[in-house]
Amino acid sequence: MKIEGKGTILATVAGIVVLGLLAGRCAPSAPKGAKKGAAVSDVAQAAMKVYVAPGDLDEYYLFASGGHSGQMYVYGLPSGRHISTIPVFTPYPATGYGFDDDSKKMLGELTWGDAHHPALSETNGDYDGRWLFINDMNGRIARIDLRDFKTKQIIGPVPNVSGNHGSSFVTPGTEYSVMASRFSIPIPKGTAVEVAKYATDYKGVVTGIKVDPKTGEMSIGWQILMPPFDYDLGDAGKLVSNGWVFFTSYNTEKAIGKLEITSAQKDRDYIAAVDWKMAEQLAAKGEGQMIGGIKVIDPAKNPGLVYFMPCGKSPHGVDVSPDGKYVIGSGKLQGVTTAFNWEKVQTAIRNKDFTGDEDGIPVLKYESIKDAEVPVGLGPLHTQFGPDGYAYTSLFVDSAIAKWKLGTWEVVDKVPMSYSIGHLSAAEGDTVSPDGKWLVGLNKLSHGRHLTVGPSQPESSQLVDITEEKMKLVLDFFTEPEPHYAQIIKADKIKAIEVYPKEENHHPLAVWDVKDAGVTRNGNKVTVKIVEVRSTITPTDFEIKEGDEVTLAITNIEQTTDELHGLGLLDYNINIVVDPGETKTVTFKAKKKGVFPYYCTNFCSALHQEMQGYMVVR
Ligand code: K7E
Ligand code: CUA
Repeated sequence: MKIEGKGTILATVAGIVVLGLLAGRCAPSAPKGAKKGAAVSDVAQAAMKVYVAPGDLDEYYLFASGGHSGQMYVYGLPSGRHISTIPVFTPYPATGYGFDDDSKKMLGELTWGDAHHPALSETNGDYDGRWLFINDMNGRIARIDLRDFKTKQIIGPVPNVSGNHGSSFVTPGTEYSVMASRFSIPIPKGTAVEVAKYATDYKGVVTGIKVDPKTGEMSIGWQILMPPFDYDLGDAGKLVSNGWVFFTSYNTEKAIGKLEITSAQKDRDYIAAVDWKMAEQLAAKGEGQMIGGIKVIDPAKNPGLVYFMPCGKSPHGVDVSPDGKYVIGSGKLQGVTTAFNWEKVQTAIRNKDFTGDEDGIPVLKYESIKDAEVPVGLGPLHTQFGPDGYAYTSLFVDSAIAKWKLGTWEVVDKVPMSYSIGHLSAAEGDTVSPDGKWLVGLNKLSHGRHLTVGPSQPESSQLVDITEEKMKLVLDFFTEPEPHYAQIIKADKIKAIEVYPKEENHHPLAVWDVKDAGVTRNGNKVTVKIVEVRSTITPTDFEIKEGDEVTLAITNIEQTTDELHGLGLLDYNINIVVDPGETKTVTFKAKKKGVFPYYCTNFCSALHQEMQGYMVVR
């Protein structure tokens, strides 16, 4: 719905900008050193590009990881508006996540997670809008269903994985979501060996988490034993390189102590190339040794499974180009990024063009597999792609994004980032057909480019228009810590429901009629079936006995969009939110005697405040 013509918007925006300038304030995104007058039109142009009029919808979703907040944040692009938070690894009272029986069970003992890399599910290398995977450093991967934007499964902690950073990247058909150890440890977990024996007794692993193509259900597919390096990031091959997955590694010195010194001895570390189709076949044959309750495959005994590609010292990201022909990796203190040619890698493998091995894994010859060292600038971390053969590399040290061309290796443009960019994310940027248009820099520092909020500052993200040859910074917005990575998907690919249909609710304790609500007792086990609908919680009171084991089963029988109800039960630390058509349970022991009010937490109607009741514990 358009409520104004573009001309009117431009006039309004220009007016605001002029007023801003008159007030003696410079618009923050005005290009530095721009001539008077020119700045106004640039800013107005930028504002036009990101302006989403009231009632209009954004064109893209940005799914940003919440780092050690353990959550996922959903933004709209180009507006940069925060639309919602999807709780994943951490309880989130706003949606009652981590309070009801099912989500509490899913979280287990861990009420904290460190999420880095979201991965949208793919079909033929393109985002299909079905699921969103996200890793946690505590050896886990979660799956969010994009039909209802809810976390449906958390797998792990997976045996032997320690510090699951190189995750949750998916293969082009979402056959697997992968994991890799950032911290090698003695395996199985629980074995204590002094750190002095790191080089011999500690191990890393890479793991393929199998994804059921129909349901998305995750299970352990295969695990491969790796030398004790620190595995950092990953990316799956696509098209010509489909069947392979790549992981960067640092500390290939197998050093301990102050790694900033001890792990910087060698000129090159490695990108591990893993043949996941072979791993799948080996796992199907039952290959491997039981460690920590799962089969672990040794690549030294299975030639062809893993190769090491030497890369600049201490690499961070590894990214495969949309056509699958190039694998991009950089030493993060270098001024260049290396483009490895997948065809050359295959030739080198065929010709056994090796310079040695690491624990039985062949090391390919750098000169034989690289196509170019692209002088992108200092501190290259991550690379994203456009539809036209352009690549965009984030430069942490230079605090900028470099745009360069695959094949000609020419650096064509740079745009400064404020400040210290980590990952960057392009529209549909990890697919076989990136959209171009938008690029988001996910910066580590915001340095006061926002109203002050004290010492605990947000992170800054910046939207860059990449439709033209020159990149243009058009918007600053702020994100929760720590938005390591994000993915951008075309909004129309996601088909979400906004109400759980009554006919799909098969919960055994669901009740849809207020006359079925109430208390049933079986010894000291008490079940309270509760119906919530505007504007009553039925029953409006109930009695139980001290020491009872109580299950509240709450059904929201609304079938109307946005009619959420909650149930906050004071003094018992109970906070449930039920969406329209949803049933949730919460089980607890009635440890305290007295009268405890409960009430609806979500403002639902004019008589929302009347939506309350009493639990009497005798
Ligand atoms: Cu570069 Cu964890 Cu992907 Cu942070 S990681 S930037
Ligand atoms: Cu239901 Cu407020």
